[in-house]
Amino acid sequence: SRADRVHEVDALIVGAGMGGISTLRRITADLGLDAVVIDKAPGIGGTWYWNRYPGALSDTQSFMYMLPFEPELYRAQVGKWKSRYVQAPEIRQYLEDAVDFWNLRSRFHLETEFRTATFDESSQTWLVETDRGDYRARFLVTALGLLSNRNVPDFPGIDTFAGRIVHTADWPADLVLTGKRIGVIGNGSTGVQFMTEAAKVAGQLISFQRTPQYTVPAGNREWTEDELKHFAATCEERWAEFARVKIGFGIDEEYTRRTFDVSDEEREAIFEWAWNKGGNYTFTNETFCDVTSDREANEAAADFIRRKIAAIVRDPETARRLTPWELFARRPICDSGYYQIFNQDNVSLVSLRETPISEFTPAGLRTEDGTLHEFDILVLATGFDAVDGSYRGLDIRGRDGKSLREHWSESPRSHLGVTVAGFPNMFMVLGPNGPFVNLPPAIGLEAKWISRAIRAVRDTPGASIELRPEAEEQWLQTCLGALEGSLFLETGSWIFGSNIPGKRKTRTANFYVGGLDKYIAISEAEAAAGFPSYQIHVPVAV
Ligand code: FAD
Ligand code: NA7
Repeated sequence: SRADRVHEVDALIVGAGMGGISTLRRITADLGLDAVVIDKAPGIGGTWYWNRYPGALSDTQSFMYMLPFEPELYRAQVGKWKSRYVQAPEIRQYLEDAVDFWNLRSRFHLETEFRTATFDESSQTWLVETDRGDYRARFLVTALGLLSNRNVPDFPGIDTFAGRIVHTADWPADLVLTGKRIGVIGNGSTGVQFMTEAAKVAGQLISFQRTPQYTVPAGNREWTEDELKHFAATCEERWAEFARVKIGFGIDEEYTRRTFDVSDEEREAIFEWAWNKGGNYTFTNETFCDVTSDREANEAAADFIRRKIAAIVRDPETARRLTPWELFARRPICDSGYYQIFNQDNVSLVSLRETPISEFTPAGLRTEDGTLHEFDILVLATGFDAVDGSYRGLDIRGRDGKSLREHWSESPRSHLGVTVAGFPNMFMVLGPNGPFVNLPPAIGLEAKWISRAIRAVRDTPGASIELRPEAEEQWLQTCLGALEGSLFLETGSWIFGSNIPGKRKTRTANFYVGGLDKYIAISEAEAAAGFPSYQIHVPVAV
């Protein structure tokens, strides 16, 4: 059986999501490597395998939530996604189809959990331990995802709750919501999507909300046949455009218009236009150029959404609790009728700011005002220990036994989100300090870049490519520098690791927010110059 032997491959990829699939495609097609993908999940798809909660939907428009730089696959797929956004099962199917399209299915070893990886100096290879046996690989690629390690907060007395507890990112297939009393903790992107859908069938739905969020309509609709034809005909142009845009979500990013350049009436009309068109990044990036960088511009956008809440939600007390006061500067979210559900008799809202949870009981939870809130099912839409959180619990040791966990104990660091100093021939997809953009472009670019870096050493047996420490430090400074002046720094969220109590000792970056254009320029220059930020070790002939 697999467990009894060491499986020898050129490359081992961990993670069967979009990142692992994309890297497998590149290194088999471009380099002809023998590669295997392992994943602890029983199926392919990563995020879209795990997140099966009702309402799970991309907030990237469908024609931009596909692997870039693959015209044949793109044209085979784009007509199948008839709506502006894609549902989780459709994305999972797309990723399954991509694997078959490239005839790669036999390379997936599922239900295999990665535990440790050790760089073996004598053979210049990685030794990887899993719960299903060991692997030896010259190249190690960790595509663990940035939103894949679930955050399950420790609530007092939660073990006494007699009903069912589910996290949205580990959604059981058999769960029936119809007629049930459902308590939901969490109202980020996931909680908002879930509650909007669950409110249609729940007997009773209680939202336990800690921080109110700004959300705008998604504006989901069917594409016209002409639009679908246009997407298919123009994909190469859009991929070329990545080098000129900031976020790569397929919206108009040319806006230089500032919020206070226009009259009050015009400003209101522009926000109203964006609200009706729908889309989170339409609202933040297709209205004015300064919404996420200028405090007063941000307040103007926030104020517009607050007035929408007041107009939609009939009960003034509920409307007050739903109304955010923070800057409008978390990852923007969008919905399919979220504020409206609070007008339904079966939906209510508890503010955990005003009445925190005191304890769970068998029947539900009690808040500090003494009220017992009863429900049958508790849904945790509490998000993820994001980015470097995906590496928590893993023991990865590079040159001279250097521990990745220790290397990252102050703050995670990398070059371009892809490599770490001291970890030769190891590459991450969507690792810390990668670009903060629409993720398929980031994944496609990183997979291509990894393939080029491997090519630099592939034909020299025993050779390795290793990031220089000074380049890692420099990239961290670049990421911190790019954050300067960003309003995002002032709100707490997974973007900075501040959603996990005690996670960060120092202010760090987690992402490069300088834009897709600059990210491409920098990473292209590095590869074109023959990887000057890297040391290429060539074994001495004996
Ligand atoms: P993932 O898809 O997370 O895959 C990582 C895989 O690694 C998982 O299957 C996991 O099981 C596996 N793994 C992790 N650790 C181990 C281990 N120790 N051993 C074995 N296997 C392991 N991004 C967008 O750009 N647009 C969107 O609209 C969007 N919507 C989202 C909606 C939701 C609900 C969520 C959760 C995320 C969304 N994202 C979105 C982000 C999404 O995660 C990325 O777009 C993309 O799917 C990441 O792909 P990945 O392969 O890098 O990671
Ligand atoms: P998020 O955006 O991290 O949201 C998590 C939510 O859970 C948020 O409302 C949190 O409140 C809430 N939360 C977390 N811990 C607690 C505790 N202990 N008590 C009460 N409430 C809590 O995760 P999502 O899954 O919604 O979205 C993640 C990304 O996936 C999203 O950006 C998209 O890219 C897709 P808080 O705001 O911290 O007060």
